[in-house]
Formats: sequence, C-alpha cells, structure tokens
Amino acid sequence: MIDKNVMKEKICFRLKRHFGKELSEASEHDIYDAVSSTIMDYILDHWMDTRKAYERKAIKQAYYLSAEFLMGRAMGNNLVNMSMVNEVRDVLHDLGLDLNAVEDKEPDAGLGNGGLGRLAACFLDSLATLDLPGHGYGIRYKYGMFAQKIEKGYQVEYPDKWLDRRDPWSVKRVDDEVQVKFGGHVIVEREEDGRENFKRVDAEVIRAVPYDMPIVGYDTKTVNTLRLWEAEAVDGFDLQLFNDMQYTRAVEKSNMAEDISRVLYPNDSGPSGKALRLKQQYFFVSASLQDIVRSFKRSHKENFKEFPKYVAIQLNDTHPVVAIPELMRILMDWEKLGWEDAWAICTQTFAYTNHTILAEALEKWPIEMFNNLLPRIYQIVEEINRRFLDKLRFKYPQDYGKHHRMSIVADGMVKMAWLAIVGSHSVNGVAALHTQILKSKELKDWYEMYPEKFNNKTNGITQRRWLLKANPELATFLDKYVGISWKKDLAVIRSLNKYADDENVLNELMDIKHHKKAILAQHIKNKYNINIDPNSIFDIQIKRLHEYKRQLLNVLHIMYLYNKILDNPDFDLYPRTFIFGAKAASGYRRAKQIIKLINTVAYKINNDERVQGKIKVVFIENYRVSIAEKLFPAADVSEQISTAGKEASGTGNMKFMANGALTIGTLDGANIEILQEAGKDNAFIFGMTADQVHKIQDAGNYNPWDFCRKNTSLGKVISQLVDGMYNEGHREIFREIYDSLMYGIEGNAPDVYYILADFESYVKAQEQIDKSYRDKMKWARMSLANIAGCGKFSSDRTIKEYAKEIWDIAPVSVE
Ligand code: 26Q
Repeated sequence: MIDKNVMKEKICFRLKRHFGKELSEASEHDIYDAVSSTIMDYILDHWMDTRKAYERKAIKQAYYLSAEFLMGRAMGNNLVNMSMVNEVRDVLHDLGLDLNAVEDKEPDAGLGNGGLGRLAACFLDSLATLDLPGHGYGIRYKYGMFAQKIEKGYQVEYPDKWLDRRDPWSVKRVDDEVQVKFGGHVIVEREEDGRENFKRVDAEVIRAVPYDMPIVGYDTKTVNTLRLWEAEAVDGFDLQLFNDMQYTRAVEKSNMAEDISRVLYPNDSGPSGKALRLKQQYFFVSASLQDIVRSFKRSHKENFKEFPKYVAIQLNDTHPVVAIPELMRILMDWEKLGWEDAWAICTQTFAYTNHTILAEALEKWPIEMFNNLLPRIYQIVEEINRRFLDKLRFKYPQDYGKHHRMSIVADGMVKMAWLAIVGSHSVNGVAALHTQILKSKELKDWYEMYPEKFNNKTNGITQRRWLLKANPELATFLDKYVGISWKKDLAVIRSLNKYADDENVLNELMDIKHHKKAILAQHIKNKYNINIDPNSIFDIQIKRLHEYKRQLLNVLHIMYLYNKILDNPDFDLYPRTFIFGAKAASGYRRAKQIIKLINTVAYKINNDERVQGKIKVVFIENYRVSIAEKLFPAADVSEQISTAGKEASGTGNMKFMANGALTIGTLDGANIEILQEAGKDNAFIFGMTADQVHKIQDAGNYNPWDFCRKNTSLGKVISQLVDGMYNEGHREIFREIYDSLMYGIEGNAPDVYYILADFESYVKAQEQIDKSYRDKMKWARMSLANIAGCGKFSSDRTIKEYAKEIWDIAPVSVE
C-alpha cells in the first residue's frame, strides 16, 4: 500500500526539482512528467530485485530482438499493472488534477509501424506478467512513426517528436555503452599457433548508448527490461573546424552517427533497400549481442558451449537476422572459438519468426552495399552459405534449380530470410493458415529440407492493455460474471457462455457498448465536428493502409449503399457509422490515393441531406495505440477483409473480438481461428478461400469486367471512380485506382487483390449484419460469444508456447 501523502510530496518535489515550479504554476505537461517520475520511484526496487533474481539464479533468459516496439503510452498501463490507478487518481484529485487529462499529455512511444511492433509490445507485457525472464532489445528512434494529418483529404506526414521533452520512463545507462563498427576493411593476421586473426581496420566507430524502460508485470514483482540503443558519435565534434568557424562541418560527424537512430522507416511492406536501414539493423543487433555476451560472461564465466543453456534469442522477422553472422564473429574473432563450435551455438540460440506471406516483402540486400558496410560479416555470410550449399548439393545432387533458389547469396543479393532459416533451430509463422502456407508454398523448399524447424505460434494480444485498461467498464462486467482471474488466465472467459440466454446480462453488456460508443462519438464531435449517432452500427476498419487489406473494398461498398439511398429514399438501411484509421507508407502512392478516396466519399456523404443520416463516414487522423484504445471498445463490427492468404495473422481482429465486436471477415490469417473459437455463426464470413485465390492465380485468366457485367450496381460504383460524381472539378484523381482495378498498371494484372471477385459476397455479408443488428438480443448473444471465445488470443498463451516449445525458459519468482 502506498502512502498518499508521501506520493503528493514526491510529485511536488519533482515539479520543483525538474521545472523549478510550484504546483500552481505547473502545466499539465510538467505534471505528467512529475507524476510519471514518481511512479518510476515505485517501480525501481522491483526492477532491481528482478535483475538480482535473474543473476543469482543462473537461469536461462530470452531476448526478443526487434527493430520495432510499438509501446504506446506507459503511464496508464503501468498504473494498471501495479493496481495503483485508484490511489493515483485520488492523489491527483486532492491536488485539483484529473488523472485522464494528465495521462493525455503523454506522447505515444510509437517506435513501430503496426502489427509486428505492437506484437513485440504485447509479448513484453506477457513475459513480465508470467514472471518469465525475457527482455526486449531495439532502437531508440528519435522520431517514431510519423504523425499523420489529413489536409484537403490527403495524408500529410509530420515528424513524431515524442522525445521533445525528456522521457520519464527511460533510464540512460552510460556504463553499459558499447561500440559498433561499420565499413573499413578486414585484415588477417597469423597467430603463433597458426590461427587466423581477423581485424577490422579503418572502420567508422559508433557509440551505442542504452536506455532502459521498465516492463512492469501485472500483479507481480517482476519488472523486466526493454533496452533501446541510441547512436552517438565517438568524439562529439571537431574543435579544429569549429575554431575555423566551419560550424556545419564541425558537427557533420556527430550528425552522421546520430542519423543511425534518427528515424523509424515508415514502410511496413516492401524492403527499402537503403543503406541506412541496414546500418540501423546491424547497429542495434551488434550492440545487443555484445551486451548479451557480456552478461553471460559475468554470470557463467567463459564456457561458451553452455551459451544456449542460458540464452535464447528470438528474431522478430528478418530485420535483426544479421545477428546470426554477428554472433559468429563475436564467438570466433573475439572469443576464439572454432567455426563448428560457434555455429552449433548459434543455431541452438536463434529462432526466427516470419510475419509475412508477400514474397516481394522478403528482405534482401545488394552484395555490394552489404560488403561495404559490413565487410567481416559478409565474409562470414559467404562461409555460412558455402557450407550450406555443400549440404544442399549432397542432399539434392542434381537439382540445380533448387541450389540456386535456396542459395543465401544469389542474383547479387544477400537473402535474409534464407540466412535466418539456416541459422536458427526454429522457424515459426504467426497463425495456423500462415504457417501452412509457408510450408506448402513460400518456404516449401525449406520445409522439405528442415521439417523439424517449422512450427506455428498463433499471435495474441495482452488483455491488460486491450481490456482492463482500454475498457474498464467491460473489465468490471467480467469480474462480476467470470471472476477476477481472467486478467492472468484469459481461458476462464469461456465461462461467460453460461449467460448466453440471460437477458439482464446481455442488456448490461449492450449498455457498456453503448457507453463506449457515446464516449467515442463525443471525441469525434470534439475533434472533427462530425455528429455520429451512438445508436447506429459502429463499423470500424483500423490498420495500416495496404492494398491487400482492402480498405478499397470497404469504400466501394459505402459508395454502393449511397447509390441505393439516392435511388430509393425509402431504402431501409439500419444507420451505420463507418470509421477508418490508417497510415500509408509515405512513398506508397496507391495507398495514399485510397486515403484520399475515403475522405472524399466521407465528405460527400456526410454533407448530403438526402442520406438522412443513414450513413456517416469518419476518417480518424493519426491512428496510433492511444487512439486504438478508444476505438476497439466502441466497435460493433470489426472489418477483417484482406484477400485470403495475404494477412499473416492480424492482431487487431483479436482486440475487437475481446471487446465484443462481431467480425466481418475473410477466411484469412487468425480470422480462421477466431471463427473456430467464437463459432462461425457468430461472425460474418465472406469471399474466396486462400485455396480458391491460389487457384485463380494459377489459372491466370481472372477478368474483373465479368463481375461488373453480372452486377450492374458494382459496375456503376466502379465507373463513379472516374465520372466526376465525387469530384466534379477533378474527375481524374481516382483514375489510377480505377485503372489498377480494371486494367492493371505498371506491369501488374488487374485487381490483383480480387476486390471485384469478392464484392457481391461482401455485400451479402453486410446485409446479414444489417439484419442481425435489428434483433438486439440476438446481436448481444453473438457479441457475448465473441468475448467468451477470445481466451486463446491472449499473448500469455502465445508466450507460454514460445517459452516451452522454443526458448525452454521457466518462470522465476522475484523475492
Ligand atoms: C523492412 C525493411 C525495410 C524497412 C521496413 C521493413 C518492414 C518494417 C515493418 C517490413 C515489415 C514491417 C512490418 C510488418 C508487419 O507488421 N507484419 C504484420 O505482423 C503482424 C504480427 O505478426 C501480423 O499480425 C500481420 O498479419 C502482419 O502483416
């Protein structure tokens, strides 16, 4: 229990110490900082105790290497996990302050693009909550995911200055700084015993400075660590040049060093191919491995054969895969192990997670770039490949096509996914269907060669952030009807099913939903001055903008409904509010055109009185974790409409489900498992299956025009993209979308994501939603079944599987 008076004093002391202010003069930002630092005080002891417990017990630890951690805000989450929300709310209230307003001052730590980065954040929460010794390593980007504004309907990007003020949640650890080397060349010296000694000379040396963030488990003393590296120059600036008044040149070197951790690459699909991106990857990977090896040596002396007994490293996609040759380098060049010993250690230590099916998204680097930047690492990669090809040729002597397809270095490129598979003992997909497709298509050759490495780990989400924090009203409801244990054991939520026919419980559930919708409606009114009706169906699609995710299918359907209303003013549509949130990669032209289309359609429909308020369309600007926490609880309908076979898993789908939304979705990614758990009658399934998609792909005779001819209302919607209906003056602005659907452009086939093929089936599913929603009790039962079925999708379940089946780590209790 905390002493409220002590906490008040601490907050006021911080205000004085950091800002030289009394409470009465402090801004809400100052207060946010002071309150956060105060909460940190309550975390520190457990954090140190956790570290000691891990050191003392000589236990195995897992390290999650990821270029992205999409943490969102820390304050509310830490208060929830420490069960301190009420105390702090009271303390602030006594000081005349409002906790929610203070929380709202915290910038999101948006150090990730989307699913992959947020998954890493959920995993850290589960590791700590389950008392598992597992930590994150990544990059402390000075600028995270860009801030999005919508200007005249178009996305405009602004830098995300999340570190403008100091970050009260991170601790700089100057003592643990390491150095990372780039470029130069490799020289070989012969030792007296005849061994070769590889040295990197004339390299650029960068300082990697760690900042630690505490990862507070829920209802436990465990506090794990997220260690993020910042790049700094070795020697600040050139005083000589400065004295010569060449100020720009004087700081050039330090700017170049700091460039490495300056900004998160905002493209979450196709590789960027930029040298700076590769530099980022090697930078954080090398620093992290030096750190891991150093702490191994501190606790376990130098018996490196034991390394895999104490260390497990998970590679989050290919972004950190350069870790494999880097650990080889450290073990051989620094620790003097031979190749075979070092290689055995590596393959037993590393495991790789694949997050994508799109073949074009697989990361590869031009040999030249790779070799120039990482000459010693490139030598090691070549040797890994040479030895691998020997094995391959022995196993498949005549299959030259296979040798070429599977070579880690081929066609002038270093193929990171191939390196990952060869250098790891485990390769996993992130949903059952995804793993199946990897085994049977994308990684077929590899599955044949190494079947024992392949496994599935269906993604999950943390119920602490996505239920307990985002939806305290629903959390209280769950406490009442399934008991409080769901916070650490989500499987128990299944017992909610016993209320499937209890009208009082169902009404209570619908009241909570209505309340959350009203809160969102108020937010939308304040922010965008759009009136939306909490009694309408809230139909939400929030995710990165991608053609394969098919936001375009959603808009085309809205355009279709609009036509129906214009054709028949009495058209009986249950009022619907369509909500979108999505960022497009800054260089992804088509995605940006789709954002413009959504906003154009929204403007037209929202301002047309003939619609009689039956449809509203809202585009939420700057979608991010903190706004997601307002959206998921307010959703009636969850749009999960990707082309089957394209979405590896999806995790937003799980957040919607846990908050009682019903899914309209394709049989893709984790949707399939969601339907299994909720019951397929409690969702709206439409569209082709992955098998069907693969068949048409193989047949190669897909023709989108067939669907326009058969379905004239679809044909009409498509032609409205270019007939000036939405944009009298500029009827050409959506021409490219039209052409990509109907003709195919830039060498692509038309409608590669089969929007037209699935349209009719999507419309039917939407009609089912309209119909079902009119029966309030039926809808409530379906909603309840979704909540009751979400147990499998806790990241606690996922992390337990990683811990047991891949990492072999066990809980450690902190005294
Ligand atoms: C690669 C190279 C250069 C620059 C950027 C990138 C890059 C960055 C981020 C490539 C991909 C990403 C992110 C991918 C991602 O978020 N994938 C999603 O991962 C989720 C968690 O497993 C899945 O649920 C989603 O289905 C998948 O799309």
